Amino acid sequence: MTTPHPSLLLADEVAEALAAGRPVVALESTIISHGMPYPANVAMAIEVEEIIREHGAVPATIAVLHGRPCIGLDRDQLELLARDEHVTKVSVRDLPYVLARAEHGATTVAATMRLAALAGIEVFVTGGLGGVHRGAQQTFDISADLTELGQTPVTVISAGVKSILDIGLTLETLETLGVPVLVEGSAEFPSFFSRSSGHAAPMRVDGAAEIAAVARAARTLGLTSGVVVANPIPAEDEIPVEEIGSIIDQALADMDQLGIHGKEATPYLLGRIVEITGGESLTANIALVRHNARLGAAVARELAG
Ligand code: PSU
Ligand code: MN
Repeated sequence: MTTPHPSLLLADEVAEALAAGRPVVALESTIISHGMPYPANVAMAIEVEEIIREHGAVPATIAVLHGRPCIGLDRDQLELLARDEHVTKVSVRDLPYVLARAEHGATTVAATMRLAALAGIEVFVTGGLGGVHRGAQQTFDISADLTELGQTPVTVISAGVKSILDIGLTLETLETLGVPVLVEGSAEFPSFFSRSSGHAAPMRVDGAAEIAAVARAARTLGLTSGVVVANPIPAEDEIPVEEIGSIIDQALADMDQLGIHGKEATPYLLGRIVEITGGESLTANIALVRHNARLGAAVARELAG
């Protein structure tokens, strides 16, 4: 049992569960503030916490509020993150600045992993990971999510990566960083909206017990990297690659036209895809987060049990 870092503000329920060794699942907040429109974002945040509770774990949504890293939020805090336009997108490099200035920040996968690890939380559920952007050979745009996965021992459950990224280069980078990449119940790595990507699963697992066994083996060896679990979107919710592919191409072209880059790139692309699909991508996004929450709670229970 890790003692939570003293600069963290833990919700009572989370602190008690961690102290008792009960299952806890971390959730990120960039997906709320910069990944989905209001009010679907706050509805999703509340629902995902409920799903995790129904499945026997304690949810801990992570964000920075008034410069304090908070582990576990109440409804008003989720609402603030969903609505307030002054909430900064916070990756690891942004943490010190936002803390020093007592600002609000929505944490990305990278920053959420780091804060979860400082709290002693081993399992984290999200929608999609950041990765190597298309054209990174020129732009060097590679998400700090990958760096963090290489150095922080948290098991991250997502639906894979969107093809706004270069999926092949993202998988190569995860291999270089020493990160196990597990795919739940499939021989193919999923591409967020779709069950397929054209890339084989680096490692296949079936069920929460197998995932927990890998995480436990990594912990036993003292590996300092995280574990990626890609949980393919359920077939009934998927948007076929043929359909979403051209929409993503359009969103990328629009982004280039507007000259958007850096930390604004991912939020712009997510918003643009929702616009072009008339909300269909949002429905799929919410469905896959629910699905990931069920798996994450089961993995946390296995690890605690
Ligand atoms: N991909 C999604 N939804 C998201 C994100 C990525 O499908 O909300 C968010 C996550 O918080 C992820 C971040 O950590 O974007 C990556 O941003 P960047 O590429 O700037 O590192
Ligand atoms: Mn980037």
